[in-house]
Amino acid sequence: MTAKNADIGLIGLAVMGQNLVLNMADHGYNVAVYNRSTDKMKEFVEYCKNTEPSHERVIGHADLATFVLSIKRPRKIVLLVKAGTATDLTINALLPFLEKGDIIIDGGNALWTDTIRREKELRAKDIEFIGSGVSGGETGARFGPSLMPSGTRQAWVSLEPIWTAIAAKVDPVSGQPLEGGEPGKPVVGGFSCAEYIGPDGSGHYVKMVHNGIEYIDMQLICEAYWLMKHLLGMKSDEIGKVFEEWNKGELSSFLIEITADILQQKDPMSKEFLVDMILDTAGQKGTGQWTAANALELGAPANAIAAAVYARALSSVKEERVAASKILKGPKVTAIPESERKATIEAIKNALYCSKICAYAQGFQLIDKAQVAYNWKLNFGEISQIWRGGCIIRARFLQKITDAYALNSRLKNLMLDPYFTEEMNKGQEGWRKVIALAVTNGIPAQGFAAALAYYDGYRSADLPANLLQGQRDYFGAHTYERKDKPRGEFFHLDWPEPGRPQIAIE
Ligand code: 2AM
Repeated sequence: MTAKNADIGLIGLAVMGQNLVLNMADHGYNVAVYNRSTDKMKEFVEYCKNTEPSHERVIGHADLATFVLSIKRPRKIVLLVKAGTATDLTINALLPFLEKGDIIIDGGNALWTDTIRREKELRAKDIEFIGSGVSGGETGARFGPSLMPSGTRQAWVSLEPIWTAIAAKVDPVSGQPLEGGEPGKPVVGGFSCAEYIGPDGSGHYVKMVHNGIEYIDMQLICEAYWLMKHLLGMKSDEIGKVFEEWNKGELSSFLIEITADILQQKDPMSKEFLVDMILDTAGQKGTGQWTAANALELGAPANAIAAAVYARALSSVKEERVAASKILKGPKVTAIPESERKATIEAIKNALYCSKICAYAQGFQLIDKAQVAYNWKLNFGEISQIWRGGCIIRARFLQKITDAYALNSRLKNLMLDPYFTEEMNKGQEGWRKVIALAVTNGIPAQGFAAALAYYDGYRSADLPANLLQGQRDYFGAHTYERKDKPRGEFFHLDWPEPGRPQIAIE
């Protein structure tokens, strides 16, 4: 590669950055790389030389000016630095060397409002900015991530060939992800899991909701595991086998697959099942919390997504929980008789699938609220298709979501699609049974329960919000609409003195 013909540049050589560079190089692109600490860049280039078939396409730069100058115009520069201040600092450091029309692509986990701000600031300087969700972790970045880019169409057209090439691929007929996974042998053909999302920060927004869904998807699987363990007294490997079975059907997904593996993994240190040795305090990096917070802001009923964030928070107070477990009473667990074992496992599966459908319904309902609030026009079928390969929530059933939006692009709620309606109708009885068992036996299952509350609330033609409006009108004259009058007509009652309801009205 000569000094001035890099197809693209990348700054930030942590795990995601390194893997994305190698992915691009494998697809035939010359990639200029830069990192704040030069040692890491040198180490990476050296590593590439020794082990990577595409190493000649990776050129390291210790100096930001020569890095920028080495890239073909309009320059495409991917940032994979720590989200937040580091992104702003890196953009500011880059600016003196950029020219009109150059494109910065932020592949970090940026808050979408930051992306909107950055795009605006850079547009004033004639620099294009693409905020792109990148999902799939280390392996995804290396062999095919799910990519959710947003910005101007013009900038996207310039980036599209590279983004489309490196993204995960899905068989257009079966909808199954195409396997790759070998350095120097990129997957070609198939549907690419990179699609233009929309303007502003919509790509990072959709990536954020994807993470919110990921939180609840994982939480639901954990609850299924916990119920099998405590209600049925099953050992980890037995539960792992159940997940293995489930992975052959409608629940087939990356998360179910790895769960089956994790549960059967032995610990090299204690020789016990590893999962039994892992401390039960969950970490979080914030994207689930952002999703729940935005749902609150927009008034979207994403209670299951929020429940997953709360569940992690509750798990983190381990010492308090240990102390409370000796103080606060709960019921004794009643073992499920052998004769009901199979039916109970089936009911847990129903609970998992129905709750999962609710989780996605909530995610898309939230994205729908957002597109109205932020003036975007998003393609839901395409979004679920992008998640079909590469990312953590990749799952067979995402194809059903794409099908649902293909059937009706204005679908109000996923649960109203004929396929999903049928699945919910079939599974709801078992789902309820499982939650009842969880409650009577004192086993926490907040994800399942939140999802069911959403389901029951959504399918209720009438809710007690009539009383709520009465309360609001009583104490704050907030007015109410009436069942016997058209919407939009507001009424207020001059409520009598507190404690003296007017029972008889003339
Ligand atoms: P480093 O190797 O020099 O720490 C993930 O942390 C990536 O973001 C790393 O490549 C890291 O560079 C980079 N990074 C973190 N903070 C940064 C900053 N303030 N400026 C530039 N890069 C930063």
